[in-house]
Amino acid sequence: MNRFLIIAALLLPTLAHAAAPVQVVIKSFAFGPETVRVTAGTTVTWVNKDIEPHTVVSNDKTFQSEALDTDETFSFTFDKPGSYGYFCSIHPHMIGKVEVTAK
Ligand SMILES: [Cu+2]
Repeated sequence: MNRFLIIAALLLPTLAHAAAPVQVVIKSFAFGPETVRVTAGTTVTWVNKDIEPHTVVSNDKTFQSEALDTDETFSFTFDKPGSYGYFCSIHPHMIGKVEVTAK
């Protein structure tokens, strides 16, 4: 077994305990699902599937993406429990929410 495999074998149990990443799809001027519930430590990734640019901006500016073109993504890891409402700053009627519970 080479050194890389040994390191991989040591890391795998750690990865198994990490929260699975969650994806939100931006499509037809909406975030889907509009509300996601995750445990602390989870990374949420937004991907824009529209031909229009969109952003992902939290109401309290905890996170803020650049304008995302088609197929571009933005990720944020939620370490603290809470309710994070967000919107698209280009189309403010587009809203979503991430509910983060303790691990
Ligand atoms: Cu938008």
